[in-house]
Amino acid sequence: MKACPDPFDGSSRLRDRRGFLQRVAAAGGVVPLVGPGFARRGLAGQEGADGVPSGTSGVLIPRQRNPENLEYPFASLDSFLTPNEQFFVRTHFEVPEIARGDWRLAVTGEVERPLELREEELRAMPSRTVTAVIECNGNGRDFLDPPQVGIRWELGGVSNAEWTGVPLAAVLERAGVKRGAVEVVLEGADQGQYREPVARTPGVIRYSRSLSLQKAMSPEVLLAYAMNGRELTSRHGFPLRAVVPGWYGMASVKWLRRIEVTSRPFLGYFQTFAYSIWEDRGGLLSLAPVTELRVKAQIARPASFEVVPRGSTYLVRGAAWTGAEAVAKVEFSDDGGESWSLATLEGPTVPFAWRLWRFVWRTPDRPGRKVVMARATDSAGQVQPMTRDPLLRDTSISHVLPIEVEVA
Ligand SMILES: Nc1nc2c(c(=O)[nH]1)N[C@H]1C(S)=C(S)[C@@H](COP(=O)(O)O)O[C@H]1N2
Ligand SMILES: [Mo]
Repeated sequence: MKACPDPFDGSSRLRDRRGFLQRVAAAGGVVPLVGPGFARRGLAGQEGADGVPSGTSGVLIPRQRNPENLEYPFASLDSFLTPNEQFFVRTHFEVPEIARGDWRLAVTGEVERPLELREEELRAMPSRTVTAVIECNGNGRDFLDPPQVGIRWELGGVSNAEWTGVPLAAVLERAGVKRGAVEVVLEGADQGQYREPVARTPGVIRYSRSLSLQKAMSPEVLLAYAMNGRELTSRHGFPLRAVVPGWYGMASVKWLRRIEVTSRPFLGYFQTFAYSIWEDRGGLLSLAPVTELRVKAQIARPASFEVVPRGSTYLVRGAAWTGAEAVAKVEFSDDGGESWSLATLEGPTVPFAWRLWRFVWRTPDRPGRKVVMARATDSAGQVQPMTRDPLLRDTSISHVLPIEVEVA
């Protein structure tokens, strides 16, 4: 079994963002139009497969090769649903090879009737379609300073699709959940091990994650076999994956092989060791599994390090999302968060999906570096914070992210 360098992958590339900031500082706040970074990286500042600015190429941006971790080129955002070919890919281990006829879904643990379901049996059950954003819990990690271990997502560790499948609740009802059950563990067919001292696993483990019984029984949680009306591809969990709308992506377990109902909380590797945050319980710090999405807006255009014409109007575009609530508003700032202007939300609210937004920006008359920002507020009044909470470790990057552009 091959060792997987992730999630504590130290093989990070040079940070553009930091390089940019340093050049800005060295130039007394004004960035030269063509600096060494720009010459090397291209003006969009993002790593396209062949040096093409990713915002215009529209292809997935590789962040790690083996296992495959691919970023959605967020700067190319122009539709509510992310095309399947562009939907970001987050894998911890090699994609498992699953032969259709051999595959079974086991439902075990605290149930009256343990099940072994074949694909046809699942497909014969009433289906449901839900549009849901999936955001990786590490999305935006490239913005963290100092740099963190783990995959260096810029803005594209997030995508939005229409999922079709059987509600998890229906399968649990078929099995009959026993009294005293508290959680539902979802286990994937993928397996591997980490050998690095800080991330070492006790040998080979499978990817697994749990849901509270309450979330597992919520009607929006699906065992999905289709994505945007097409069959799931192997990258995205063929033949069956969980989709847990409103929670960070780590809960949406791919390549499902077993559903285990438990009478005590699950404390697995990806539940507590990874994808957990510190909770301050009256001065006692305690690790808690990451669950619900935090409210967040991202700017798609301008992209980081884009050259923006001065004294003109620029159509800023982006997306915003949140957990159980709805996005209530998105605001835009070009003065470091001193003042905010209301952006226009597009389309209707679709529960658990992202919401596209736009803002007509009157660009500055003077050339130079400019930082633009967006922030979202949800229907419960939660606002994105300006600063990073250290209790969140290297996950849940939901503070306001500065996008640096060059006004020319
Ligand atoms: N079996 C399995 N499920 C998994 C993962 C994985 O590595 N193995 N990665 C999780 C994480 S961290 C995320 S963000 C989402 C990403 O889903 P996607 O690759 O379809 O975008 O899958 C989740 N489900
Ligand atoms: Mo993730």
